[in-house]
Amino acid sequence: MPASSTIDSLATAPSIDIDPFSTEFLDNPYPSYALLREAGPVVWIPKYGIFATARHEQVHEVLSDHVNYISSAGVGLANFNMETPFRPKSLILEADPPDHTRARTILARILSPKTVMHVRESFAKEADDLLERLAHAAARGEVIDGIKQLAEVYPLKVFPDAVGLETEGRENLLLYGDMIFNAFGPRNELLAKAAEKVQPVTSWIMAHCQRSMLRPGGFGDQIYQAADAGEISQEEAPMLVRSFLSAGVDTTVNGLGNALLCLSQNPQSYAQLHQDPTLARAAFEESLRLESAVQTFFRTTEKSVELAGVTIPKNNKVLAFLGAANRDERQWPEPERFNINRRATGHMAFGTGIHGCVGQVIARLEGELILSGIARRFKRIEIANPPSRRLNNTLRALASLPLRLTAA
Ligand code: OVV
Repeated sequence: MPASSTIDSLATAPSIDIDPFSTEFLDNPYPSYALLREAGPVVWIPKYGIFATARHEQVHEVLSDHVNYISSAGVGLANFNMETPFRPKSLILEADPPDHTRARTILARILSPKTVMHVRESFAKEADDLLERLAHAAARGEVIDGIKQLAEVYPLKVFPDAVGLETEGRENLLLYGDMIFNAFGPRNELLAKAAEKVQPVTSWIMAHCQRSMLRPGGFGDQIYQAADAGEISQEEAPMLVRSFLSAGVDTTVNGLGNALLCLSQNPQSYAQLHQDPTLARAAFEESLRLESAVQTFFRTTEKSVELAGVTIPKNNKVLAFLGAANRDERQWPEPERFNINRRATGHMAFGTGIHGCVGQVIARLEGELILSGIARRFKRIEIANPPSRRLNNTLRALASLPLRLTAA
């Protein structure tokens, strides 16, 4: 065998001249996703000097391999081996085993299926109360903003209630979410805009991570109980509460908002859901696939690794396009079609592997309760005026979604 054969068998990643954090890209990323998937299993994006993958198989491979693709150097564009993180690192998101494992074990216990059993009744009552109020407004002929009056309201009520936060000042959670999800991208206009108000927002968040601010028995206090038991230190406890406050609101707000968009754009699917509200979980899952709230995460190579025949050198950033993997025609038949009858599980909207969303049972609970509640109450859900987007470096987000809701 000639000495060059190993080299010959290795592909080079095609270089794609694209900015995945530009206004044009973020406004409608899907044509660019198709281009990225077509270009190859792994691409090189010169604008940022990063490797990227938009295909399901490789996104799955990267996220499943936490040994070669680490998180402790950050899961955004910034490489923490080269630059200081903009905030102290998350103990779970921006960590590798064994540190990650300690944090993960605690959060997984707090956010377990058993917990869902306990909170289900109160989450269901809040969904019912909110939808009841919106039904009254709709009956008076009002147009309902599916984002401002529903998708933002519900998670901002039930999740902080469960964490044990006071009511006052909760709007800070949305501002903080917008900021940190922008901060996973480059230092562009979007981040600058979100970071303008960062100081008071961060102060509010950190103050509310203190035990004295958290209702005894809530998710937040349960982290302090784990510290009492010696599983983590007392100094680590507020940092883990910060993870709840970072990842628990803006994600579900946009998961719900995007689901409302999918249903209002697909009247036949909505008619089917209205007929059979037990399809709510399937409908939520399919909207997560088609319009993933979290579109991207990065990893960093721990050593030189081979991905689909491409050698990625050590300490390189790899961008995983979750939202593109979820529309990969190699994985899904008719990937661009919203179809609540398909098996959408296996999508990458919650990631996968050891960093797969630890709160996904809560997210799914919120999705199920809101979608089934809407399905039972309304015969039709229609777009009354064009929706507007809230562009974010990581999140697929709407600013407004004017809806006409017709009572059943
Ligand atoms: C999944 C996620 C998103 C944002 C922040 C965090 C986690 C965190 O742990 O702070």
